[in-house]
Amino acid sequence: MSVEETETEVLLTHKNGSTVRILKFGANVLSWQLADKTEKLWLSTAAKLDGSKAVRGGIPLVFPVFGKSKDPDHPTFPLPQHGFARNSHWEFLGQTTESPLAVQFGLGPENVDPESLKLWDKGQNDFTLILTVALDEESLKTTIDVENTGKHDFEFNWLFHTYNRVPDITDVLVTNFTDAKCYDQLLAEEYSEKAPIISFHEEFDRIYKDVEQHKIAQIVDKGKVLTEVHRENLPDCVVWNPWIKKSEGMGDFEPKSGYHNMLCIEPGHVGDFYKLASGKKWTASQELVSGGEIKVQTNIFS
Ligand code: TA6
Repeated sequence: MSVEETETEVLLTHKNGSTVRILKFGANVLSWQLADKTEKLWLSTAAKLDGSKAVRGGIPLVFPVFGKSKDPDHPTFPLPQHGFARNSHWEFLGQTTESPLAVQFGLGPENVDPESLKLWDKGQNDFTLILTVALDEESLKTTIDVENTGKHDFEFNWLFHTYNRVPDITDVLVTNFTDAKCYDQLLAEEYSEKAPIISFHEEFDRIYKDVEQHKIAQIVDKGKVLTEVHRENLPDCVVWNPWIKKSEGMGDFEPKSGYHNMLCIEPGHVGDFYKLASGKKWTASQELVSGGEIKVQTNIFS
């Protein structure tokens, strides 16, 4: 087990040989490799890792807003898409536990570009974000603690914008969003997901809302579970693949064929804004578990 820190990154090595690479900028997990060196996350070969822009791939952190608020009077409206957490230099706070092998990163207003900070509630909010990254034998857990350390109540979105790696998206199925309320970003329509499993043959961009916590999204490839996505206190989950045209439109999305090898499954609190009173804390996590058995969870018993 080891934790190695360089100027820009932190590398975790588990005793079974699995590794996690985290960029301090954005506290962005760049890579999670199993003991056999299987890479579980997708990272664009054109991803900027120099702090000049948000990282295209791995696990970007979305706070205090997902997308852009549609309400011009909302305190987050002036912020750029997906907020400032992924565009800020987080502080490495060190190792917390040996097993799982865990480290923490922190972000406060002092770490955020003042111009960006001013765009949120006129810069009046005071907060502490602590991200914990925990690597175990076959799993990677990311936990976020948000504390309102200011005098003003504030509301926010949180989302782990996780880019999972897949061998070929056209062979992939995703389970357990059946009957979930869904906002389709492409159709700008809300409906309930009727498909027992989801497959991909074009651009896909849906926000599944209020998905019961026990529902585990499984990324299945050629009949085998690649990765399970477990959520704690994150009721929503975005599923996104940009497909051909959108990939071509993103300068930092390379190779252009990369849409074949990635699928974003993004646990978050994005269906509405979470209200955090002054002095209060909020905690949530995603746990990515490699492998598993296909388990179809429907609502027939509820
Ligand atoms: O999470 C899905 C999404 O909101 C898509 O609509 C697309 O915009 C994607 O995020 C990437 O956003 P970004 O700001 O990273 O280019």
